[in-house]
Amino acid sequence: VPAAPRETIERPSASAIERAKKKLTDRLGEHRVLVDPEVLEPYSRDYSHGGRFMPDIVVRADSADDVQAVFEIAREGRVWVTPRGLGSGKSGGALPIHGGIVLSMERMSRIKEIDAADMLTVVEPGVITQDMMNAVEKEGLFYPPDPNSLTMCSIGGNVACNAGGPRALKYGVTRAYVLGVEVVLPTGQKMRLGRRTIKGVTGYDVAGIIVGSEGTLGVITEITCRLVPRPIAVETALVSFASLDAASVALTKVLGAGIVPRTLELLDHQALDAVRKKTPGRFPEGAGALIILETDGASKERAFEELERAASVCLEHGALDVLVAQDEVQRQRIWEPRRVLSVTLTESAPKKMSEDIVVPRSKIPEMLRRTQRIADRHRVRVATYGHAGDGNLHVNVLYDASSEDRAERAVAEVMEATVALGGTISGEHGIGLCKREFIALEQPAPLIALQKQLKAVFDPEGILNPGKIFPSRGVRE
Ligand code: LAC
Ligand code: ZN
Repeated sequence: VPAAPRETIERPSASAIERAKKKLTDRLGEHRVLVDPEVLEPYSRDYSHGGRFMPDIVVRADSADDVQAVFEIAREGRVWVTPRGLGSGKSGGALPIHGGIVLSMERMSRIKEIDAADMLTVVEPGVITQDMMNAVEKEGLFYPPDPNSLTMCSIGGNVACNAGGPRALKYGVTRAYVLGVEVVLPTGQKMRLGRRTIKGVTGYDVAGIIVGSEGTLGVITEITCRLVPRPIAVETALVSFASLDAASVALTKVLGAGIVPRTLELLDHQALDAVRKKTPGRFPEGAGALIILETDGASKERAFEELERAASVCLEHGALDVLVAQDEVQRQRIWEPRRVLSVTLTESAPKKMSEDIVVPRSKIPEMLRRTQRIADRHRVRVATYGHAGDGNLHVNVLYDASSEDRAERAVAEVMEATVALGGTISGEHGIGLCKREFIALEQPAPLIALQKQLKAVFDPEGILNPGKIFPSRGVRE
Protein backbone atom coordinates (compact mmCIF):
# COMPACT_ATOMS: atom_id res chain seq x y z
CA VAL A 1 0.00 0.00 0.00
CA PRO A 2 1.54 3.35 -0.98
CA ALA A 3 1.96 5.81 1.90
CA ALA A 4 -0.88 8.30 2.20
CA PRO A 5 0.04 11.88 1.33
CA ARG A 6 1.25 14.10 4.16
CA GLU A 7 -1.05 16.99 4.97
CA THR A 8 0.81 20.25 4.59
CA ILE A 9 0.08 23.13 6.93
CA GLU A 10 2.30 26.16 6.41
CA ARG A 11 3.46 28.71 8.94
CA PRO A 12 1.66 32.03 8.51
CA SER A 13 3.62 34.45 6.31
CA ALA A 14 5.81 37.14 7.90
CA SER A 15 3.51 39.86 6.63
CA ALA A 16 0.42 38.13 8.04
CA ILE A 17 2.16 37.94 11.42
CA GLU A 18 3.14 41.62 11.33
CA ARG A 19 -0.42 42.66 10.53
CA ALA A 20 -1.81 40.41 13.28
CA LYS A 21 0.67 41.83 15.82
CA LYS A 22 -0.40 45.36 15.04
CA LYS A 23 -4.12 44.61 15.15
CA LEU A 24 -3.83 42.64 18.38
CA THR A 25 -1.77 45.31 20.10
CA ASP A 26 -4.15 48.07 18.97
CA ARG A 27 -7.16 46.12 20.13
CA LEU A 28 -5.92 44.45 23.34
CA GLY A 29 -3.05 46.66 24.48
CA GLU A 30 0.67 45.89 24.62
CA HIS A 31 0.50 44.22 28.02
CA ARG A 32 -1.62 41.38 26.62
CA VAL A 33 0.40 40.80 23.44
CA LEU A 34 3.90 39.34 23.77
CA VAL A 35 6.31 39.34 20.84
CA ASP A 36 9.82 39.42 22.34
CA PRO A 37 11.46 36.04 21.49
CA GLU A 38 12.91 35.68 24.99
CA VAL A 39 9.48 36.13 26.51
CA LEU A 40 7.93 33.79 23.96
CA GLU A 41 10.41 30.97 24.57
CA PRO A 42 8.63 29.31 27.56
CA TYR A 43 5.49 29.09 25.41
CA SER A 44 7.39 26.98 22.86
CA ARG A 45 7.43 23.88 25.06
CA ASP A 46 5.41 21.81 27.51
CA TYR A 47 6.02 18.71 29.63
CA SER A 48 5.85 16.32 26.69
CA HIS A 49 8.64 14.96 24.52
CA GLY A 50 7.04 16.73 21.54
CA GLY A 51 9.86 19.25 21.08
CA ARG A 52 10.05 23.05 20.87
CA PHE A 53 8.04 25.21 18.52
CA MET A 54 8.30 28.97 18.75
CA PRO A 55 5.04 30.89 18.53
CA ASP A 56 5.11 34.18 16.63
CA ILE A 57 2.84 35.92 19.12
CA VAL A 58 1.52 35.12 22.59
CA VAL A 59 -1.73 36.69 23.74
CA ARG A 60 -2.59 36.52 27.43
CA ALA A 61 -6.36 36.82 27.53
CA ASP A 62 -8.16 38.47 30.42
CA SER A 63 -11.71 37.77 29.23
CA ALA A 64 -13.87 35.93 26.75
CA ASP A 65 -14.00 39.21 24.80
CA ASP A 66 -10.22 39.02 24.36
CA VAL A 67 -10.55 35.47 23.07
CA GLN A 68 -13.18 36.60 20.57
CA ALA A 69 -10.89 39.41 19.40
CA VAL A 70 -8.03 36.96 18.90
CA PHE A 71 -10.17 34.71 16.72
CA GLU A 72 -11.46 37.62 14.68
CA ILE A 73 -7.95 38.86 13.91
CA ALA A 74 -6.60 35.34 13.41
CA ARG A 75 -9.32 34.52 10.89
CA GLU A 76 -8.73 37.72 8.93
CA GLY A 77 -5.03 36.92 8.54
CA ARG A 78 -5.22 33.11 8.51
CA VAL A 79 -2.94 32.93 11.54
CA TRP A 80 -3.22 29.73 13.62
CA VAL A 81 -4.33 29.92 17.25
CA THR A 82 -3.08 27.37 19.79
CA PRO A 83 -4.69 27.63 23.23
CA ARG A 84 -2.63 26.98 26.34
CA GLY A 85 -3.33 26.58 30.04
CA LEU A 86 -0.20 26.35 32.18
CA GLY A 87 1.83 24.16 29.83
CA SER A 88 1.97 21.01 31.94
CA GLY A 89 0.52 18.89 29.11
CA LYS A 90 2.19 15.58 28.34
CA SER A 91 1.21 15.09 24.69
CA GLY A 92 2.16 18.35 22.99
CA GLY A 93 -1.42 19.60 22.64
CA ALA A 94 -0.43 23.18 23.51
CA LEU A 95 2.59 23.34 21.19
CA PRO A 96 2.23 25.82 18.30
CA ILE A 97 3.67 23.37 15.80
CA HIS A 98 2.91 25.60 12.81
CA GLY A 99 3.65 28.91 14.51
CA GLY A 100 1.09 31.68 14.86
CA ILE A 101 -0.58 32.77 18.08
CA VAL A 102 -0.40 30.99 21.42
CA LEU A 103 -3.50 32.02 23.35
CA SER A 104 -2.57 31.73 27.00
CA MET A 105 -5.36 31.48 29.56
CA GLU A 106 -3.01 31.90 32.54
CA ARG A 107 -4.44 35.28 33.58
CA MET A 108 -8.06 34.16 33.65
CA SER A 109 -7.63 32.64 37.08
CA ARG A 110 -10.57 33.78 39.19
CA ILE A 111 -12.70 31.52 41.33
CA LYS A 112 -16.02 33.21 40.65
CA GLU A 113 -18.32 31.25 42.88
CA ILE A 114 -18.42 28.38 45.38
CA ASP A 115 -21.98 27.28 46.07
CA ALA A 116 -22.11 24.90 49.04
CA ALA A 117 -25.88 24.31 48.79
CA ASP A 118 -25.74 23.24 45.14
CA MET A 119 -22.26 21.75 45.59
CA LEU A 120 -20.57 23.41 42.66
CA THR A 121 -17.94 25.97 41.80
CA VAL A 122 -17.69 28.33 38.84
CA VAL A 123 -14.12 29.13 37.81
CA GLU A 124 -12.06 30.66 35.07
CA PRO A 125 -9.85 28.22 33.14
CA GLY A 126 -6.49 29.52 34.39
CA VAL A 127 -7.06 28.63 38.05
CA ILE A 128 -4.36 26.28 39.33
CA THR A 129 -6.11 23.00 40.11
CA GLN A 130 -4.63 22.80 43.63
CA ASP A 131 -5.84 26.35 44.40
CA MET A 132 -9.36 25.40 43.37
CA MET A 133 -9.20 22.26 45.50
CA ASN A 134 -8.00 24.20 48.53
CA ALA A 135 -10.70 26.82 48.13
CA VAL A 136 -13.56 24.32 47.95
CA GLU A 137 -12.13 22.20 50.79
CA LYS A 138 -12.34 25.23 53.07
CA GLU A 139 -16.11 25.08 52.48
CA GLY A 140 -16.29 21.37 53.36
CA LEU A 141 -16.42 20.37 49.70
CA PHE A 142 -14.17 18.26 47.54
CA TYR A 143 -13.01 18.28 43.92
CA PRO A 144 -11.65 14.73 43.46
CA PRO A 145 -9.70 14.66 40.14
CA ASP A 146 -6.04 15.03 41.07
CA PRO A 147 -3.61 15.01 38.15
CA ASN A 148 -0.18 14.65 39.67
CA SER A 149 0.75 18.01 38.20
CA LEU A 150 -1.94 19.60 40.39
CA THR A 151 0.30 22.39 41.69
CA MET A 152 1.30 23.49 38.20
CA CYS A 153 -1.64 22.68 35.94
CA SER A 154 -4.83 24.63 35.33
CA ILE A 155 -8.40 23.47 35.55
CA GLY A 156 -8.95 24.64 31.95
CA GLY A 157 -6.17 22.36 30.76
CA ASN A 158 -7.59 19.53 32.88
CA VAL A 159 -11.00 19.95 31.23
CA ALA A 160 -9.52 20.31 27.74
CA CYS A 161 -7.60 17.05 28.22
CA ASN A 162 -10.11 15.28 30.48
CA ALA A 163 -7.31 14.76 32.99
CA GLY A 164 -7.20 11.82 35.36
CA GLY A 165 -5.02 11.16 38.38
CA PRO A 166 -4.62 8.64 41.20
CA ARG A 167 -8.04 9.21 42.78
CA ALA A 168 -9.87 8.49 39.51
CA LEU A 169 -10.05 4.89 40.70
CA LYS A 170 -12.78 5.79 43.19
CA TYR A 171 -14.03 9.11 41.90
CA GLY A 172 -13.67 9.11 38.12
CA VAL A 173 -11.90 11.59 35.87
CA THR A 174 -12.45 15.30 35.15
CA ARG A 175 -15.41 14.61 32.84
CA ALA A 176 -17.48 13.36 35.77
CA TYR A 177 -17.19 16.80 37.41
CA VAL A 178 -17.84 19.16 34.51
CA LEU A 179 -21.43 20.34 34.54
CA GLY A 180 -21.03 23.17 32.08
CA VAL A 181 -18.56 25.31 30.18
CA GLU A 182 -18.53 28.65 28.44
CA VAL A 183 -16.55 28.45 25.22
CA VAL A 184 -15.52 30.74 22.43
CA LEU A 185 -15.57 28.93 19.11
CA PRO A 186 -13.08 29.74 16.35
CA THR A 187 -15.95 31.40 14.49
CA GLY A 188 -16.01 33.96 17.32
CA GLN A 189 -19.31 32.72 18.76
CA LYS A 190 -19.46 32.60 22.55
CA MET A 191 -21.66 29.84 23.96
CA ARG A 192 -22.73 28.41 27.26
CA LEU A 193 -22.87 24.62 27.12
CA GLY A 194 -24.14 22.18 29.69
CA ARG A 195 -25.89 23.14 32.90
CA ARG A 196 -25.75 23.90 36.62
CA THR A 197 -27.80 20.89 37.66
CA ILE A 198 -26.77 17.34 38.45
CA LYS A 199 -28.98 15.88 35.78
CA GLY A 200 -29.67 17.30 32.33
CA VAL A 201 -30.18 15.61 28.97
CA THR A 202 -31.53 18.43 26.84
CA GLY A 203 -30.11 18.17 23.33
CA TYR A 204 -26.76 16.66 22.53
CA ASP A 205 -24.04 16.67 25.20
CA VAL A 206 -22.07 19.42 23.49
CA ALA A 207 -20.23 20.34 26.71
CA GLY A 208 -19.16 16.71 26.84
CA ILE A 209 -17.60 17.01 23.38
CA ILE A 210 -15.54 19.98 24.55
CA VAL A 211 -14.24 17.95 27.52
CA GLY A 212 -11.20 16.08 26.22
CA SER A 213 -11.15 17.86 22.84
CA GLU A 214 -7.58 19.01 23.60
CA GLY A 215 -8.07 22.60 22.55
CA THR A 216 -9.09 21.75 19.01
CA LEU A 217 -12.79 22.70 19.02
CA GLY A 218 -13.02 25.88 21.07
CA VAL A 219 -11.44 27.84 23.90
CA ILE A 220 -12.91 27.34 27.35
CA THR A 221 -13.48 30.63 29.19
CA GLU A 222 -15.48 29.43 32.21
CA ILE A 223 -16.16 26.08 33.88
CA THR A 224 -18.92 24.96 36.24
CA CYS A 225 -17.66 22.02 38.29
CA ARG A 226 -19.67 19.60 40.36
CA LEU A 227 -18.29 18.98 43.86
CA VAL A 228 -18.84 16.28 46.48
CA PRO A 229 -18.65 16.36 50.31
CA ARG A 230 -15.08 16.41 51.59
CA PRO A 231 -14.11 13.01 53.01
CA ILE A 232 -13.50 13.20 56.76
CA ALA A 233 -10.71 10.65 56.95
CA VAL A 234 -7.93 9.40 54.68
CA GLU A 235 -5.64 6.42 55.27
CA THR A 236 -2.51 5.69 53.25
CA ALA A 237 -0.20 2.68 53.11
CA LEU A 238 2.85 1.54 51.20
CA VAL A 239 2.59 -2.11 50.24
CA SER A 240 5.81 -3.75 49.04
CA PHE A 241 6.20 -6.77 46.82
CA ALA A 242 9.14 -8.83 45.60
CA SER A 243 8.18 -8.41 41.96
CA LEU A 244 6.04 -6.37 39.63
CA ASP A 245 4.19 -9.50 38.63
CA ALA A 246 3.21 -10.20 42.25
CA ALA A 247 2.06 -6.61 42.79
CA SER A 248 -0.01 -6.55 39.62
CA VAL A 249 -1.74 -9.82 40.50
CA ALA A 250 -2.45 -8.62 44.06
CA LEU A 251 -4.09 -5.43 42.90
CA THR A 252 -6.48 -7.30 40.66
CA LYS A 253 -7.36 -9.43 43.73
CA VAL A 254 -8.11 -6.30 45.80
CA LEU A 255 -10.48 -5.02 43.13
CA GLY A 256 -11.91 -8.50 42.66
CA ALA A 257 -12.79 -8.57 46.38
CA GLY A 258 -15.12 -5.62 45.78
CA ILE A 259 -12.89 -3.10 47.58
CA VAL A 260 -12.60 0.34 45.96
CA PRO A 261 -9.67 2.19 47.51
CA ARG A 262 -9.28 5.75 46.33
CA THR A 263 -5.85 4.95 44.93
CA LEU A 264 -3.94 1.85 43.88
CA GLU A 265 -0.76 3.33 42.47
CA LEU A 266 1.87 0.95 41.19
CA LEU A 267 5.63 1.59 40.94
CA ASP A 268 8.01 -0.86 39.30
CA HIS A 269 11.62 -1.26 40.43
CA GLN A 270 12.97 1.28 37.90
CA ALA A 271 10.49 3.88 39.12
CA LEU A 272 11.28 2.97 42.72
CA ASP A 273 15.02 3.29 42.13
CA ALA A 274 14.54 6.79 40.74
CA VAL A 275 12.38 7.80 43.72
CA ARG A 276 14.78 6.29 46.25
CA LYS A 277 17.70 8.16 44.72
CA LYS A 278 15.90 11.48 44.87
CA THR A 279 14.24 11.06 48.27
CA PRO A 280 16.26 8.51 50.24
CA GLY A 281 14.58 6.71 53.12
CA ARG A 282 10.98 7.30 52.14
CA PHE A 283 10.29 4.11 50.22
CA PRO A 284 11.24 0.66 51.56
CA GLU A 285 14.52 -0.82 50.37
CA GLY A 286 14.46 -4.31 48.93
CA ALA A 287 11.03 -4.14 47.34
CA GLY A 288 10.83 -5.01 43.65
CA ALA A 289 7.53 -3.18 43.27
CA LEU A 290 5.25 -1.09 45.40
CA ILE A 291 1.62 -0.14 45.65
CA ILE A 292 0.42 3.12 47.22
CA LEU A 293 -2.89 2.18 48.72
CA GLU A 294 -5.19 4.93 49.94
CA THR A 295 -8.74 4.86 51.24
CA ASP A 296 -11.07 7.57 52.43
CA GLY A 297 -14.43 7.76 54.11
CA ALA A 298 -16.90 9.52 56.34
CA SER A 299 -15.06 8.38 59.50
CA LYS A 300 -11.57 7.30 60.51
CA GLU A 301 -12.86 3.84 61.42
CA ARG A 302 -14.39 3.29 58.00
CA ALA A 303 -11.35 4.49 56.09
CA PHE A 304 -9.07 2.34 58.24
CA GLU A 305 -11.25 -0.72 57.97
CA GLU A 306 -11.17 -0.51 54.20
CA LEU A 307 -7.40 -0.04 54.23
CA GLU A 308 -7.03 -3.12 56.44
CA ARG A 309 -9.21 -5.22 54.15
CA ALA A 310 -7.23 -4.20 51.07
CA ALA A 311 -3.92 -4.72 52.85
CA SER A 312 -4.95 -8.22 53.99
CA VAL A 313 -5.82 -9.20 50.44
CA CYS A 314 -2.36 -7.97 49.37
CA LEU A 315 -0.69 -9.94 52.17
CA GLU A 316 -2.62 -13.06 51.16
CA HIS A 317 -1.28 -12.58 47.63
CA GLY A 318 2.41 -12.13 48.20
CA ALA A 319 2.89 -8.68 49.73
CA LEU A 320 6.09 -8.53 51.79
CA ASP A 321 5.16 -5.66 54.02
CA VAL A 322 2.56 -2.93 54.69
CA LEU A 323 3.60 0.45 56.12
CA VAL A 324 0.74 2.70 57.20
CA ALA A 325 1.25 6.49 57.27
CA GLN A 326 0.63 7.65 60.83
CA ASP A 327 -0.21 11.25 60.09
CA GLU A 328 -0.54 13.88 57.39
CA VAL A 329 3.21 14.54 57.35
CA GLN A 330 3.96 10.89 56.63
CA ARG A 331 1.24 10.81 54.00
CA GLN A 332 2.76 13.79 52.22
CA ARG A 333 6.19 12.16 52.39
CA ILE A 334 4.74 9.35 50.31
CA TRP A 335 2.80 11.46 47.84
CA GLU A 336 5.29 14.21 47.19
CA PRO A 337 7.82 11.94 45.40
CA ARG A 338 4.98 10.20 43.56
CA ARG A 339 3.57 13.53 42.34
CA VAL A 340 6.91 14.49 40.78
CA LEU A 341 7.82 11.01 39.54
CA SER A 342 7.34 11.94 35.89
CA VAL A 343 9.80 14.84 36.29
CA THR A 344 12.17 12.65 38.33
CA LEU A 345 12.31 10.09 35.54
CA THR A 346 12.90 12.81 32.95
CA GLU A 347 15.93 13.88 34.96
CA SER A 348 17.16 10.27 35.28
CA ALA A 349 17.92 9.72 31.58
CA PRO A 350 19.10 11.74 28.59
CA LYS A 351 15.75 11.18 26.87
CA LYS A 352 12.35 9.86 27.81
CA MET A 353 9.14 8.97 26.03
CA SER A 354 6.27 8.61 28.43
CA GLU A 355 2.99 6.93 27.62
CA ASP A 356 -0.33 6.62 29.39
CA ILE A 357 -1.81 3.44 28.06
CA VAL A 358 -4.80 1.70 29.61
CA VAL A 359 -5.74 -1.97 29.49
CA PRO A 360 -8.72 -3.75 31.02
CA ARG A 361 -7.70 -4.30 34.62
CA SER A 362 -7.63 -8.06 34.29
CA LYS A 363 -4.96 -7.65 31.60
CA ILE A 364 -2.51 -5.62 33.72
CA PRO A 365 -0.22 -8.53 34.61
CA GLU A 366 -0.09 -9.62 30.95
CA MET A 367 0.51 -6.04 29.75
CA LEU A 368 3.39 -5.66 32.18
CA ARG A 369 4.95 -8.94 31.02
CA ARG A 370 4.64 -7.88 27.37
CA THR A 371 6.15 -4.48 28.15
CA GLN A 372 9.16 -6.15 29.76
CA ARG A 373 9.64 -8.41 26.76
CA ILE A 374 9.48 -5.43 24.39
CA ALA A 375 12.03 -3.53 26.50
CA ASP A 376 14.38 -6.54 26.52
CA ARG A 377 14.03 -7.10 22.79
CA HIS A 378 14.88 -3.49 21.95
CA ARG A 379 17.47 -3.13 24.72
CA VAL A 380 15.92 -0.03 26.27
CA ARG A 381 15.26 0.78 29.91
CA VAL A 382 11.57 1.01 30.78
CA ALA A 383 10.14 2.40 34.01
CA THR A 384 6.47 1.65 34.54
CA TYR A 385 4.26 3.20 37.17
CA GLY A 386 0.78 4.60 37.36
CA HIS A 387 -2.83 4.28 38.23
CA ALA A 388 -2.87 0.53 37.96
CA GLY A 389 -6.22 0.29 39.72
CA ASP A 390 -7.67 1.84 36.56
CA GLY A 391 -5.49 -0.27 34.29
CA ASN A 392 -3.74 3.02 33.43
CA LEU A 393 0.02 2.57 33.19
CA HIS A 394 2.71 5.17 32.52
CA VAL A 395 5.22 3.27 30.48
CA ASN A 396 8.37 5.40 30.29
CA VAL A 397 11.03 4.46 27.79
CA LEU A 398 14.37 5.88 28.95
CA TYR A 399 17.10 6.14 26.34
CA ASP A 400 19.87 8.22 24.84
CA ALA A 401 20.43 9.68 21.40
CA SER A 402 22.17 6.52 20.15
CA SER A 403 19.14 4.33 20.88
CA GLU A 404 16.43 6.63 19.54
CA ASP A 405 15.28 4.21 16.82
CA ARG A 406 15.03 1.30 19.22
CA ALA A 407 13.13 3.44 21.72
CA GLU A 408 10.65 4.49 19.06
CA ARG A 409 10.09 0.91 18.01
CA ALA A 410 9.58 -0.10 21.61
CA VAL A 411 6.96 2.62 22.09
CA ALA A 412 5.13 1.55 18.92
CA GLU A 413 5.09 -2.06 20.09
CA VAL A 414 3.79 -1.05 23.53
CA MET A 415 0.92 0.74 21.78
CA GLU A 416 0.23 -2.29 19.59
CA ALA A 417 0.21 -4.62 22.59
CA THR A 418 -2.15 -2.27 24.40
CA VAL A 419 -4.66 -2.30 21.57
CA ALA A 420 -4.27 -6.06 21.12
CA LEU A 421 -5.24 -6.54 24.78
CA GLY A 422 -8.39 -4.46 24.31
CA GLY A 423 -6.94 -1.24 25.72
CA THR A 424 -6.54 2.35 24.62
CA ILE A 425 -3.39 4.29 23.77
CA SER A 426 -4.20 7.27 25.99
CA GLY A 427 -5.91 7.19 29.34
CA GLU A 428 -5.32 10.72 30.54
CA HIS A 429 -2.74 12.74 28.63
CA GLY A 430 -4.48 12.95 25.26
CA ILE A 431 -3.22 12.37 21.74
CA GLY A 432 -2.08 15.90 20.88
CA LEU A 433 1.05 15.86 18.79
CA CYS A 434 2.96 12.99 20.33
CA LYS A 435 0.49 10.19 19.68
CA ARG A 436 -1.23 11.42 16.52
CA GLU A 437 0.50 8.84 14.31
CA PHE A 438 -0.71 6.06 16.61
CA ILE A 439 -4.42 6.88 16.69
CA ALA A 440 -5.04 4.76 13.59
CA LEU A 441 -3.79 1.73 15.52
CA GLU A 442 -6.84 2.03 17.71
CA GLN A 443 -9.51 3.71 15.63
CA PRO A 444 -10.71 2.79 12.12
CA ALA A 445 -10.46 5.29 9.27
CA PRO A 446 -14.22 6.10 9.16
CA LEU A 447 -14.18 7.04 12.85
CA ILE A 448 -11.17 9.30 12.34
CA ALA A 449 -12.93 10.85 9.35
CA LEU A 450 -16.09 11.43 11.42
CA GLN A 451 -14.05 13.25 14.08
CA LYS A 452 -12.42 15.43 11.45
CA GLN A 453 -15.88 16.36 10.20
CA LEU A 454 -16.86 17.26 13.74
CA LYS A 455 -13.77 19.45 14.03
CA ALA A 456 -14.79 21.21 10.78
CA VAL A 457 -18.24 21.96 12.24
CA PHE A 458 -16.68 23.79 15.19
CA ASP A 459 -13.78 25.24 13.24
CA PRO A 460 -14.80 25.54 9.57
CA GLU A 461 -11.74 27.60 8.66
CA GLY A 462 -9.30 25.27 10.39
CA ILE A 463 -7.75 28.08 12.40
CA LEU A 464 -7.61 26.40 15.83
CA ASN A 465 -4.70 24.21 16.91
CA PRO A 466 -3.98 22.61 13.52
CA GLY A 467 -2.09 19.36 13.21
CA LYS A 468 -3.24 17.76 16.45
CA ILE A 469 -4.90 14.44 17.31
CA PHE A 470 -5.21 13.18 13.73
CA PRO A 471 -2.36 11.57 11.79
CA SER A 472 -0.25 13.96 9.74
CA ARG A 473 -0.58 11.55 6.87
CA GLY A 474 -4.08 10.92 5.66
CA VAL A 475 -5.43 7.52 6.71
CA ARG A 476 -6.10 5.10 3.86
CA GLU A 477 -9.60 3.62 3.95
C1 LAC B 1 1.39 10.91 36.52
C2 LAC B 1 1.24 11.73 35.29
C3 LAC B 1 2.41 11.59 34.40
O1 LAC B 1 0.50 10.14 36.85
O2 LAC B 1 0.06 11.44 34.62
O3 LAC B 1 2.42 11.06 37.18
ZN1 ZN C 1 -1.00 9.80 35.49
